[in-house]
Amino acid sequence: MRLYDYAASGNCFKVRLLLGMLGVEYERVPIDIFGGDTLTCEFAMINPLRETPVLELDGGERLGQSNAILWYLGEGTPFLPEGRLERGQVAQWLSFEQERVMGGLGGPRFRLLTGRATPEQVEPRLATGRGALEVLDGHLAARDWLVGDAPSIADLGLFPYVSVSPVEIPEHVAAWLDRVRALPGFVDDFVTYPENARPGAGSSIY
Ligand SMILES: N[C@@H](CCC(=O)N[C@@H](CS)C(=O)NCC(=O)O)C(=O)O
Repeated sequence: MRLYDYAASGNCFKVRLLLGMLGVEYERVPIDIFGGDTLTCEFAMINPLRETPVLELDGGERLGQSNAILWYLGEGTPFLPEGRLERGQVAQWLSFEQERVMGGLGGPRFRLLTGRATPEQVEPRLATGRGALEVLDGHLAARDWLVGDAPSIADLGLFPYVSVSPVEIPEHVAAWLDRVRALPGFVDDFVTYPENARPGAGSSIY
């Protein structure tokens, strides 16, 4: 198994988290997004969306979209519940992650850290992020995990961009982040953006 991976991507980090917790051996293929690696014809053959992560199976089949990869890897493991309702709830949180957490926390953080936007410019997005954290906090006030009573791919999917939130993390969300960090096999290899991520320093579709 091979993972086309960018170390500073939360979408890639969530896949590395699950692979680590499952103890799956894999080859990590570093993709330097701002070095232009996703702009090559070779990469377009790997993923026409020119995005990471991409999981490549031993038979050569490829899967993109981080949360689809989590689902694929989680199937048949304790990280994906079997009940119909619980699976629906996992899908619900994974969609929430892409829409509200990535859009409201991950995106503005990227723009702020790489000098693409001022705090004023990202404020509307951060308002979405604060709202997402409030929803999460309310949900986690009465439970340890997002779905059922055990950690699932929903928790791992939301962890990366929440853990580096550019806005204040509420109490119950902070306690949940610590519970995820304490899971066996947790590896914190989420790095910050490199120098070539600054505008004009590298080449990418951004
Ligand atoms: N919805 C996609 C988003 C993937 C995505 O935005 N990947 C970014 C890194 S976080 C990327 O690889 N961008 C490369 C590029 O656009 O050149 C997923 O969940 O996998």
